[in-house]
Order: sequence, then C-alpha cells, then structure tokens
Amino acid sequence: MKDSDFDIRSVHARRVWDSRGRPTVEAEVALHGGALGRAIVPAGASKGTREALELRDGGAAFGGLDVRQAVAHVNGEIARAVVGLAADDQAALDARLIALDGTPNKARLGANATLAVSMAAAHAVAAARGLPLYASLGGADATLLPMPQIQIFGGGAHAGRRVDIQDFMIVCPGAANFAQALEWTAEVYAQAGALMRARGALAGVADEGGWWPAFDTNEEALETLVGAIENAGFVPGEQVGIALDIAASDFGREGRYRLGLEQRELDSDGLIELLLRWCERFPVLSIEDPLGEDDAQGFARFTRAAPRRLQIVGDDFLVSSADLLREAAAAGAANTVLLKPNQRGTLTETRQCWDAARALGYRAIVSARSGETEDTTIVHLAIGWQVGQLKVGSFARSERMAKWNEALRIEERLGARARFAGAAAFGGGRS
Ligand code: 2PG
Ligand code: MG
Repeated sequence: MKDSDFDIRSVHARRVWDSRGRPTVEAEVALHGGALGRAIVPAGASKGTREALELRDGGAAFGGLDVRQAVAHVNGEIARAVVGLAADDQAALDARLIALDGTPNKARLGANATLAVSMAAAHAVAAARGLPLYASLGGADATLLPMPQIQIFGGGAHAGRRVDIQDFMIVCPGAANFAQALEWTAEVYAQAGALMRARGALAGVADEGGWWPAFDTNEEALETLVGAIENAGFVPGEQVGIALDIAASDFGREGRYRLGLEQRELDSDGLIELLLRWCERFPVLSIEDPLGEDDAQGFARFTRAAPRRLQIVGDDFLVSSADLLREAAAAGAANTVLLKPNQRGTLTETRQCWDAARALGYRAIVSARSGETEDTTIVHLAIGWQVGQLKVGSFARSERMAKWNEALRIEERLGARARFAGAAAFGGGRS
C-alpha cells in the first residue's frame, strides 16, 4: 500500500433519516487506493447550549429541521478543501475542517457537516488498512469492552416530560463480560415492562426505546426499577446498579428547578438534597447532569457532598469540551465526562476531551444521542480509545441494538484478548 492510497479522492454527502424520522447528514469519503468510509451524524433533543451548532435549514419543511445546507456544505466547500489531504492524519484533516468553518462552534458550516466527514474519513482509513475501526484507532491495545449504560425508562424531553428525570438506566458491575451485561440488561428490561404493565403504568416506548413511564412520582420510577432488578434475580447495587441522567438543564435555570410531576420548585441546594437522598435510598452508581449547565457552583457543591463512590457525569454541563472540563476540574465539579462527537463536530476535538479527562483523573462515557441511526461509529470509539463506558439508551429499537450487537461482534472477534471494564469502569460497586 502506498502512502498516497490514503489521500482523499472524493467526498459525498446525502440526506438520510434518523430514528425520530428527522433528516440528518450521511457522508462518504473515498480514498485514492479505492477504500470507502461512510458515517451518519446523530442528533440530540436535550442539548447543551454550548454544544457545537447543528445546522438546520429552518423554514416550513420537516419542522425547520432539514439539513440541505449542511449537505451542500459537504458536497461543495468541504469537499474542495479536503480532497487531496491524507485521511490517515485525522488531526490535520480535522484542523482543516475547523479552520475552514472559522467560527468557535461550527456555526458556519454546521457540526453535522464537519463531523460526518471527520467520521467517514476514519472509516475510510480503517477500510484501507483492512481493519475494523476500533483496531484502526487503537491498535493492539484496543481490547477493552465498555460497561454499557442502558435506559430502562425514558423521561424528560424524550417522553413528553411525563416524568422529570430523563434517563433511568442500569449498569451491571457484577457482570463478567460485555455479553453477560447485555443478557442481564435484557432480563431487567423485560421485568420492568412486565411490572409496569401489571401496574397499568406502561404507555409505550420513549424516544430512545426505553419504556414510557406513567408514574405519579419520580421515586415511583426508581422503586419500580429496583423491583425489576430484583425480579430479574439480581442483587441491586452489587450485580446491577442504577444510572440516572437527571438532565436538570431541561427543568431548571439560574438555580431554580421546577419538578413538573410533583408540582414543586427547588433551589440548587434543595435539588442536591433530594438527589443525595435518592442516592442513599436507591442503588444509584452514576448520576448525570444533576444540576443545570449554568450551575457550576451547584455542580461543585453536589460533587463535594456526594459519596466518593458516586460517578458524577457532565453532559450538557461539559459538552465534550476539553476547555470546559479543565474549568470544571479546577472548580472540583463532576468526576466524569460524557463524550458525544456531535457536541464538538470533529473526532479530534472529542478525543482531546478524553485526553484531558485522563490527564485530570476524570472518567468518560462515550454516548449516543436520542436521535440515532444504524451508524455504529461510537462503539468503535469507546473500544478504540479504551474509554471503558458506553451509553446508548435502551435495549430496544434497531438504532440502539445496532450498537450493542456491534460490540458483541467485537468482543467475540477479540476472543481471549477481550477485557471487560466491569465494576472498575466507575470506581467499583457500592461501598
Ligand atoms: C443525553 C442524551 C442521550 P440527547 O442527554 O445524554 O440520552 O440525550 O441526545 O437528547 O441530548
Ligand atoms: Mg445527558
């Protein structure tokens, strides 16, 4: 293989459709040696305000969510700028995309345009090397299967605000390997559905495929989740624990939080107290965005007050940004960062956040968005970068299962070399 085989020959984007039936961007990057890479960009619903900009057309079509401009940017300006570049120098390629856009948040070309090309190029390089993407990214060290974080009930912005909390998820610190973690999740998901059906609290599925919960209180959701773990035959907190995404930015601003379900308003300290009570009463091992994205002080107070074992994750709060992570670390806020490539718009910037996290002693979780597709790039990032955790929302619907099934294939392919992040992924089980 010649070096020039990795040079980009052509770039093409098209509009495809995501799991909510909304338009999104798919890009293909072809290399001189004949290899082709393809990637599709996901989309969030509960977004952080400091995320890179997802370019939507506005206007009447598809609720203003069309992506014709982003597609045109890939096929025009971006293609002209990157054809001829070496795709296997991801940092240089992404630097070109960043410079071409010229804004701090991809506001001109759209993070959906730049990320589609950034990811498709990585796939093309892997194809040219004859390797799966995780191995192309991580080489011989890429053997760590992530701890899956899987939604059992959806809420918040993903379920018409039926309950305030957005994601009621489980993790399986007691599982011996990735495949077993999925088996256990399948049992808990089924038991949760059965419990809810029996109580008349099942109203279909939410945006990510978790059950749509018709509960009267947020606590009732937590109690039901513990019941489902027990009914599936697992020890809550030891074999199977709870992970929550509070997504507090969705119901609070400037330190005032409005819990719609329970008709009460709390200040930051009130919310901190409530969440810490839940963490005591229920086997919660991980909690994401406990406070709003604008409440850095609340985040720091929560982190100080929480038990050391608790994983505290910044999503809307940190938006996969290395700079925001450094600020949070200086303030002692959170101990884990969610990594969503479309919050930044290139693989390199997402990777920089992970590098910063490791340097600062933070953990990370690679995460899907609520609007997804069959694209499995994030699975390969989690394994190729050895991140140790992966959040994909629910154990139903093929845009989710495509990710879990891809990780199963990789675990099988790695065979005896496969390692599982296990309880160590988030600092151990309950203590
Ligand atoms: C989140 C994600 C996934 P969204 O908040 O972590 O659950 O949701 O993609 O809507 O931001
Ligand atoms: Mg979140």
